Amino acid sequence: MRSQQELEKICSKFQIYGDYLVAVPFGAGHINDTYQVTYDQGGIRLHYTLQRINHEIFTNPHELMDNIDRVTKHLLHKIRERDAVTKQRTVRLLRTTNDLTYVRDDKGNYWRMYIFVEHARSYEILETEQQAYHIAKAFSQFQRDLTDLEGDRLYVTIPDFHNTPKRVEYFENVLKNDPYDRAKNVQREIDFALSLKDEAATLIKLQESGDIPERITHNDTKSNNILVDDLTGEGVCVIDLDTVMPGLVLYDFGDMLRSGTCPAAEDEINLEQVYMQFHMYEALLHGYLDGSDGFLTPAEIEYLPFSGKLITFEIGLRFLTDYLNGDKYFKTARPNHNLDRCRNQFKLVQSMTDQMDRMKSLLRNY
Ligand code: ADP
Ligand code: GN1
Ligand code: MG
Repeated sequence: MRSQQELEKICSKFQIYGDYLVAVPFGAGHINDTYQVTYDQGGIRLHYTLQRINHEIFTNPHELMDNIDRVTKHLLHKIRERDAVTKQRTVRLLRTTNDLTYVRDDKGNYWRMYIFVEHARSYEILETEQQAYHIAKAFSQFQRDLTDLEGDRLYVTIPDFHNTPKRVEYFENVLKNDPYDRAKNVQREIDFALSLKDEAATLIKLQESGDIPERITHNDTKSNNILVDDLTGEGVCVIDLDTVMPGLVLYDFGDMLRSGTCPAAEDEINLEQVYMQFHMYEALLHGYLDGSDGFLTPAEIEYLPFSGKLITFEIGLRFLTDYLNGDKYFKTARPNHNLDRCRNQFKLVQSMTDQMDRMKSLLRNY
């Protein structure tokens, strides 16, 4: 737990013209440490989002921040071009007093500051079809807006992030060593993971053969990584841009299906509550295609249903790997938390598999 004094000192390095009041932990992300900071500026209370970048996971924060700086400037331009008066937003970085996008503290931690987006919130579980539609539409507009980002290829902030076969390979290595002697507890999950090994290479193969193009994608499009407007219900601001980098659009759509179609949380242990709601798939699909406005190729569209199964499997596998590895990657709040998450995700994979024909047939008739 960091003291207010420590947090105030970090905040003082950013160009904010007001008096620091307080910083409180915020959100439910698995990776970074996020705070909502309140300032008093001339009698008005203003909020900012302060974040410590997890530099054990993002090992090159400088490159990561360069990506975010370029992407957010481009998005701002696009959004302004589209609408003179718009509800849509992008996260906006504050600069430091040295005109940089981040600071380092005395302990070697990296910090950045965003303008806090008011009157909007992110959802762990989507409640309505309208929300699903708008969220998918906003993520797809985000991808489309980045199709003409100029300049060099973005940095790869985590290599092979969605390379599912590599994730399987890493899982098998951890399993072989079984450093915490936990494999004996999870034979069913191990068998399930290995049974999907061949299918795991589907999208990478399509990329390698040139059938599906590399684009700039978000790569972490879970439902709580977009802010939904309290009033209109529209997806106003895509957040959590650490993994914006070269990728396949299907990774993003797949993660929307993973996180947006289930009526229960990602760590729900009552597996009867864990399944894909077909009507939420339908709403996400419509929103995504409406927002894409023609930029997707037929091959990208064809694999949309499958992407949900693949990404749900991949994340479930990462939870299982982290469980076997002693819970080092994802933040956990209880023993077996990663295992609970894995079982939950694998149940969702099964539910998607059971409904795959119907998912494909809906798409064909769209
Ligand atoms: P993590 O990588 O740990 O998931 P996020 O960037 O997703 O971190 O931020 C965690 C939470 O903080 C989000 O789910 C969201 O609720 C909130 N948040 C992040 N950025 C903003 C912002 N600019 N305005 C308002 N809330 C934000
Ligand atoms: C992490 O940062 P957050 O909580 O939005 C993870 C994603 C996983 C997700 C599972 C950088 O996302 O890849 O899909 O947890 N982010 C990273 O909830 O590993
Ligand atoms: Mg997040």
